[in-house]
Amino acid sequence: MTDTIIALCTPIGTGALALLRVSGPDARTIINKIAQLPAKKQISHVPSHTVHYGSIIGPDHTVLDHVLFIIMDAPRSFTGEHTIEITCHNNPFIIESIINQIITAGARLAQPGEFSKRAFLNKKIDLAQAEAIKELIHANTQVALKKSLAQLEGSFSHYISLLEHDLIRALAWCEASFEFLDDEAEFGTQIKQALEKIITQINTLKKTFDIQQQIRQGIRIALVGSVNAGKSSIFNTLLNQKRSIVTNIAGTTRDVIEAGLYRNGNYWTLIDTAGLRHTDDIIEQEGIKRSFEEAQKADIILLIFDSSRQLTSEEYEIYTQLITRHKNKIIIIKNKIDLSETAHHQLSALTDIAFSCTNQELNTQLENLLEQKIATLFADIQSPFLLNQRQFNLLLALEQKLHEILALFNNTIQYELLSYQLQEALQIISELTGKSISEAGLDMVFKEFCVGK
Ligand SMILES: Nc1nc2c(ncn2[C@@H]2O[C@H](COP(=O)(O)OP(=O)(O)OP(=O)(O)O)[C@@H](O)[C@H]2O)c(=O)[nH]1
Ligand SMILES: [Mg+2]
Repeated sequence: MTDTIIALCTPIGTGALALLRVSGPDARTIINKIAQLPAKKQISHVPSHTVHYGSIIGPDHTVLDHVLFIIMDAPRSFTGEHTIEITCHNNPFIIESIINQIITAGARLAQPGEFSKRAFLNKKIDLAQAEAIKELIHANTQVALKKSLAQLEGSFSHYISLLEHDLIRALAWCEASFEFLDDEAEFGTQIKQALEKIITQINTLKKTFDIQQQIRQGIRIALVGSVNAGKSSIFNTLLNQKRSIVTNIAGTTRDVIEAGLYRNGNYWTLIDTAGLRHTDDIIEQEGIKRSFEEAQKADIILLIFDSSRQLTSEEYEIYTQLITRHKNKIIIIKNKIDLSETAHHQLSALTDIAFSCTNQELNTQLENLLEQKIATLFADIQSPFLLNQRQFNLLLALEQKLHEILALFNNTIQYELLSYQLQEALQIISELTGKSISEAGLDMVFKEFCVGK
């Protein structure tokens, strides 16, 4: 970490201002070469943790932009290194020319996640916290945001350190049994109990791993049903825009159409699908196959039927199949109630909501129903943390190791072997927090970050 790095931290093209970050031992010297401050002040001499208005000077002594310099000397910065942040105007030409100037003055472009990596190597954050930063940036629901913020503040690291503490205590009992032979059996029981407790905790975390995708990515809501049932109309109503084509021709929607919106702290992806019916048209068949796949993948299915006509026996079979297969995630919508309802509709008794695209009040009711369903979904997710694949794999490895250790208790315990195995389990835990992780492992973690983070 002897070189000084630079990157743009804000996305290009949105908003009035952009933020550039320069971090490394030569941050001040480098910026001093290209900055001009009023009253002959020098970046190299201003006090740390101050903000200065000034200009960036380009080749030929031209002013590239008027900017603010934020000076943060080591170790009181995000990376723990000397850092200067520059707020300039958000124009791609300005940004490019400033970056070029800073590189000419001696910095190099940062790699993805390099600022966070430096913060980790300088012990400003641990690995779980660094990983939480990535989650934080990409959080698509309020729940994900809250959990990643808590993890950034160290909730996951704290949890792991408690597991580590229990293991270290088990190791201490194990080592003590070398000295106090009379108490060996008692120590053995204690160790066994400690390990079983850790396994229970790992299992709780493991159970929720799969459904965590919902917390992360938001909710997938698929609109499914017969041709002409009004799927695209409801899709457009929920979106409040005419995104999907609506006509009275059966089979209008041929492919899957996705659109997203934020509502009450969650990101909803609405998925309009092709109507389900028997057809010889190859394109339509492919569309229908995709509809079933979307139903499978979705967190919630809006199963829509047209109340103004009966279902054919073939359609009825498809509906009942979907209902049995996805019982818990289906909302059954009886659509077109503004038209006269056919008598004894097959699905009337199962209806969750009677609907009409012409009625704004019913739209609000449908949205409320969706929100209730989502709330139940989230209530089922008790996970205290958002785990990533790396952390999940390490937890699996730890669990397996603990089971291997417990198996040692089936025979006369050899405490030397037990001690060795416990140390291996501790090694896995320290990979979780990053206390001992290989360079290659670190690169894997940080390469998923964006440049500028
Ligand atoms: N009266 C009435 N007509 C509706 C309602 N919802 C949809 N329609 C009409 O029903 C027809 C089909 O609507 P779409 O939204 O295209 O139906 P779809 O389920 O997407 O149909 P496909 O894409 O062909 O599978 C259109 O003529 C709509 O205007 C409703 O609530 N009331
Ligand atoms: Mg449609």
